[in-house]
Amino acid sequence: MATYFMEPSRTFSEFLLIPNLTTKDCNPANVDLKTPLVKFKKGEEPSISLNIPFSSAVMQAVSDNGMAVALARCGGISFIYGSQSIEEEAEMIRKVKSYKAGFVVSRSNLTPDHTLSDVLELKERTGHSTVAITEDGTENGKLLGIVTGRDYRRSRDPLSKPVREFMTPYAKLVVGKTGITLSEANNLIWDHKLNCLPIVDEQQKLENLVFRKDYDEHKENPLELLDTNKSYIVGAGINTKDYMERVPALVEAGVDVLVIDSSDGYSEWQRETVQFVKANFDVKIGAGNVVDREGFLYLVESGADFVKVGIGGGSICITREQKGIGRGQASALMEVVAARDEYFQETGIYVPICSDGGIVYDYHITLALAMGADFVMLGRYFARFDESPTRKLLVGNNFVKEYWGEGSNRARNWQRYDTGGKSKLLFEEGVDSYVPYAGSLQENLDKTLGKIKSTMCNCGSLSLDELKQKARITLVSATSLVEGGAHDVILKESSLSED
Ligand code: RVP
Repeated sequence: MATYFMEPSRTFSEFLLIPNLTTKDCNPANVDLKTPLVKFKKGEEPSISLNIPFSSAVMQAVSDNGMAVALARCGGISFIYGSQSIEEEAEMIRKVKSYKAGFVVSRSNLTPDHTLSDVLELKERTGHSTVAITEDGTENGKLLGIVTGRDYRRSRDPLSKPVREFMTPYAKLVVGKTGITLSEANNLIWDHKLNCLPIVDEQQKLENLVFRKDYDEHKENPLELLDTNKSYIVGAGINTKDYMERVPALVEAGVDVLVIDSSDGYSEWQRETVQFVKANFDVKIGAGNVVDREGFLYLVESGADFVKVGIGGGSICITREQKGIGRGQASALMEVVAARDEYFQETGIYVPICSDGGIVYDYHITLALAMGADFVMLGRYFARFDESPTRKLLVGNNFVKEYWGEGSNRARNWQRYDTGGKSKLLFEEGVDSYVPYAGSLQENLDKTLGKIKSTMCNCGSLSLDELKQKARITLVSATSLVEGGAHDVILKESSLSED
């Protein structure tokens, strides 16, 4: 006979936090959002922690190397999508690991044989005001000079004038050498009153440019998530099919942590994958997704370093409709957290939990954390920003970004949904959609973090651990949900905002 769970499964929207005493030291500036990413023994420190409890989803429309850099800069982590070739995924990891904040690759380059007309055309197209002049016109060619607006006069110089006649030649440039730090570069910029400092290697080949305007931006990120070499920390999604080839390539590229990306993680495939990685590599690996105690314990006993929770709650996900599997995200999380806490009591090993999918309002994140999640994974949230890899389009009068599920025909990520049958998607479990364009990641994240910290202060908590211990959470009725929004007033146009 079937087992019945007669309590309805709940979503975040059905809960609210009840304030605790807010003491005078409890203000948002004192709140620490640091959280463990991988398992650790009682009394020890996890080998990787996040500075904010955010991860971006393992999705084509969300997590590429650009998103990974932007999010690590703010203290979170991206898991680069695995639904691409092994080489492409490894290349994205390499790009993140070799990225140096403030050091940019020169995007506007010409040779000395080009003309003023080429310079003007290039500036028009790229919007860059500094053009590197290299021997072969490439971004890493031998640097021969620089052209900026101060090197020519449009009204006097003929358009056919060769670049070599008006560029600032290498001999007159101040340059930095390979290995220079950002603050050393910044000192040179200030000492010589430069706008841009080229960095060259022993052979005078151009490596990067450092711009004066970028320094402050990079200095302002005290939460940056860095490894011991000062490179950004990055994760990568893998599947349970080609892991024997994919994992070595990702590890070689420098990945910090892996996650098995699957809509249903309670499987022998996942156990084998985790065990293979643990036996052969010194890299952390998360597994999932699960929605109950049994699934959690199975993955933890297989060796998982963290466990992801959630089936069918994603904004683009139609798994519940298509297959009839899943569980309300809050209920799933509460059961798994209880299992995790029990496991910790028994073994002294703390396994972080990631609540994945279904976050609609910022307060859902706070609820997930209060319910015991160590961090959240977000798709829709990050897809809306400049930094997501998808196109920004004008639809009607509004800007939108594209956002599609990994289970949609567009992503063709059959490995994520495979249960051992044919190597193709028989039916879709995700949709292709638009989300409202929301601007830059940092700006939006600052706002969200502000709300989380403020709520934590209402709950008398200065850390996520404290929040978990102290949180008092109430179930709300359908009618009190109505009471929670603006009601019984006629809203002015200007108050109709998304969040
Ligand atoms: P959301 O943040 O609600 O957009 O959800 C993102 C999550 O949805 C992902 O992290 C993943 O677990 C899940 N997902 C991704 N693709 C699909 C699908 O096509 N069904 N679901």
